[in-house]
Amino acid sequence: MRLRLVTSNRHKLEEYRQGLAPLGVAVEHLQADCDEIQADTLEEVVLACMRQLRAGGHRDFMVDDSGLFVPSLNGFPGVYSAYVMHTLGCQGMLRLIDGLDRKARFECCIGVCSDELGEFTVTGASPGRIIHEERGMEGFGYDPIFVPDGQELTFAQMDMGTKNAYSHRGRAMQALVPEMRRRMEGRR
Ligand code: ITT
Repeated sequence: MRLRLVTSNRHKLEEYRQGLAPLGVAVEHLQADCDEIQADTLEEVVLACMRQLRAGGHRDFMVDDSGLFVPSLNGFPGVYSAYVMHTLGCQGMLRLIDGLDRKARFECCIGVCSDELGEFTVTGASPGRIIHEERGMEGFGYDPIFVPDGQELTFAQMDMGTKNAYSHRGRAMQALVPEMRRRMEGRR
């Protein structure tokens, strides 16, 4: 099986390549643009992006929208995670959460649009906490300040395979492959 990922984020592409290769799915990069709409949920953002890409004539692709949700900030930055990372960075996030409950959750929504498999979304989540300082050099975004439940290392201190084992994206990939198989079998 083969999937083409639309993303501007090379780290995501690598995480998909590494996460899906053992499951028999090869991931290629599809260079295409979609404007991220303002919406309340990751799934709405993904569905709007898929509509735009289809309207632009694209077929057979996958998109990923992810974010960090902090309950003590009423779910912020959530769907605004890219903007907050761009404007405030990890240090700004640490300032925002100072004195508040540090529980947080990464979420990922994957959307697939395929002539063969139809159109669908799957999700994955990684509950954890935001620590008090940045640790580690791997990964991207909020990885240096996020520790998933049951672990001591941040995502930025893990190699990609370990991050995929605990991450929102890795879990969404685990849901993606059975859904693809189910749909392929349904066509036979
Ligand atoms: P796309 O082109 O695929 O949209 P992006 O980097 O803008 O790439 P998202 O909109 O899905 O990706 O993600 C929003 C932000 O959430 C992203 O910029 C990161 O700061 C953060 N984020 C998402 N996934 C993450 C992860 O696995 N680790 C750390 N931060 C992550």
